[in-house]
Amino acid sequence: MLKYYLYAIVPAFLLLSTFIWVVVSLIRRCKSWRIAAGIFAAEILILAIGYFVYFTPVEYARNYLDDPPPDPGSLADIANEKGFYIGAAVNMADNPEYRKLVPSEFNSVTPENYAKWRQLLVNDEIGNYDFSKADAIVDYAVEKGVRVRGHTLIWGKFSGRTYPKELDDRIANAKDPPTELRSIMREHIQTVMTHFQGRIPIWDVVNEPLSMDGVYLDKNIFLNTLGRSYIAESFRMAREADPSAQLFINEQFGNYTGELVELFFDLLEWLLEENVPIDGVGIQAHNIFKTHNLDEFRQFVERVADLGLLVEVTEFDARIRLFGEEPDPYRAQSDYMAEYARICIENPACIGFTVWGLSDASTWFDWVPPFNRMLPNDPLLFDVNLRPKPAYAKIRDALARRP
Ligand code: 9MR
Repeated sequence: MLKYYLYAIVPAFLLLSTFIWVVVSLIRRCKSWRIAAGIFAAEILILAIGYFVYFTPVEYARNYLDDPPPDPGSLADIANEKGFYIGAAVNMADNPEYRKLVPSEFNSVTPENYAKWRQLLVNDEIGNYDFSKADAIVDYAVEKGVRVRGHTLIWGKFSGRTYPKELDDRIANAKDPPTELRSIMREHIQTVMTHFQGRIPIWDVVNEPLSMDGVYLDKNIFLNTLGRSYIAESFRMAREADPSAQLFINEQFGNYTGELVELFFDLLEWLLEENVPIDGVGIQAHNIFKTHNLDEFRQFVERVADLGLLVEVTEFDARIRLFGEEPDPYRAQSDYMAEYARICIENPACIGFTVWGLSDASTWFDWVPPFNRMLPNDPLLFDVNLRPKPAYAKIRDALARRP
């Protein structure tokens, strides 16, 4: 995370310091004011170009609209036949797209936010739950025979944002912080899993345990208080709370090889050696600043499968602007999405492919800065008019061939 702040802070600092240099040299009537003004002008120019390139909305030809539309309404059927889950994240139960696309197209849904710890609490108060928004999403799915992925129980990445703010104070002031933290975690996991027992059969127990800044585990309140055993303990608590649920660790990877990936596999191997009840690995697969190397992705999936664990792609999206240089960006995006899905579909250990939103009209990129200014995002399988993009037919074909 630190590095993302640096991307904003460093240019702001440079700009401000050059500006101060210009002003001071003018006041002191130094000759260096010309150099300072030149550098300042160059910085402004670079920023203006950057702003123009990244923040001016662009439009890409939607050539796929000239194709005969693929037969819609069948993705979920074929997924059901193959025992595979094609899923979508759902932000609100009353989003009309939910009823239009589920259960016909998606046979799995993930509440995008409403099953997260803070979102389940009234006034961010630990232990004071209001399940109504999550229940509304879950109940509709269950009524339609659609599986629900639970997202997520323990997530420490952004202090006070992914877990209740109160937790920081409670642990800071506790006589015995590890005991206090364990008891709060157990209570949360128990309450939530018991509430959804029989309706949510699979959970992201621990979300994003890796750091975004370096080759280490994310230094969050759970790690700082309990060491890496917070991960093992979360899984044990989850198994105890609902023995029938499948338990996943869920992570976002920018690359599928490298030191951070090795650290992740060390973690998995350690969990397995310790007989921790973990069933699978969720690969988020957000394509944010770049696309991923698909050969490396395939090998990554195989490597997880070789450990005897299940895999799911849990949060796929790919911003259309990543394909802006291609002759036909929407088709290139679809080819990439379908290829990504196919790698998962072809591996028997990979049991589901979830896109992080029902359609291009419901993507987190459109409300989270800076992406909300870098339009269009259009990162999903259905466009804003719910027309399936070309990836749709390709994913259906790949499903038909799943062993
Ligand atoms: O899409 C979610 C967005 O609406 C929320 O504001 C954000 C913070 O809770 O979380 C987004 O979903 C994230 C998911 O929970 C974990 N992986 C990364 C997702 C995208 O940021």
